[in-house]
Amino acid sequence: MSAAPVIVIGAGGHAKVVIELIREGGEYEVVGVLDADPTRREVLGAPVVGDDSALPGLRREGIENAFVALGDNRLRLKVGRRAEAAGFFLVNAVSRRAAVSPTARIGAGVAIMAGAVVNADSWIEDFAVLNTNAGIDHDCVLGEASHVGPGSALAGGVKVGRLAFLGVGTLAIPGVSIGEGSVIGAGACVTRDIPAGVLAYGAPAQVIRPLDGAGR
Ligand code: JB3
Repeated sequence: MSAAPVIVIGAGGHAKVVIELIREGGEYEVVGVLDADPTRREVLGAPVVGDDSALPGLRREGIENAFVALGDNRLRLKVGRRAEAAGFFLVNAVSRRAAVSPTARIGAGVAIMAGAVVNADSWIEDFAVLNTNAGIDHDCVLGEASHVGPGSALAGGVKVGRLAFLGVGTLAIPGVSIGEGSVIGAGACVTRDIPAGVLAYGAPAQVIRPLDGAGR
């Protein structure tokens, strides 16, 4: 059966990894990329065919699948919901070199990179990213459009709030929760609950300051 066409939204570094995952999977063919930068012409040989305003026309041309490959969580969620509203099905990009439990629940528009591990009864919501060599153990929840950075390790029952960002090498002990929109700095070790909307880092992770409405 021939691969179904898919549009990748975003032409940056994250998109490069996603495009390779999609190609590795073989189920979809990247027929075009959309990017806000009009100077972009191609990414890994895939043509940049316009910006997001091209979505309705591409859907009218019969393309049904899209993937949002934008690393910024808020932007990925906004653009993802826009693509859904334009009638696209948001496919997942899951590496063949990832290990995903059969009892895990995976939403739409999810990226699971090479070496990632998703253990029993975990739940990864729409537009979440589980990056390279990151592991989440049993009963974890990755909220909508959250990001778990490369090499992170979440023990059992860790809850990551929607839009939260966990930097590279984040560790989290069993059962802790990380609040909506919070940013956990690289190498942090989360040993107690982190409230929503804050920057935290260190081992053990300490709340450094609140974030503004844009998550900065
Ligand atoms: O750390 C890792 C492993 N990956 C990072 C990832 C999670 O986030 C990566 O290193 C980057 O920090 C980031 O990846 P991303 O989002 O690809 O970043 P960047 O390389 O800056 O590319 C962002 C692209 O999005 C640029 O080409 C922008 O022009 C484009 N862009 C910005 N806004 C947009 C929009 N494209 C579309 N289609 N729509 C927009 O609204």
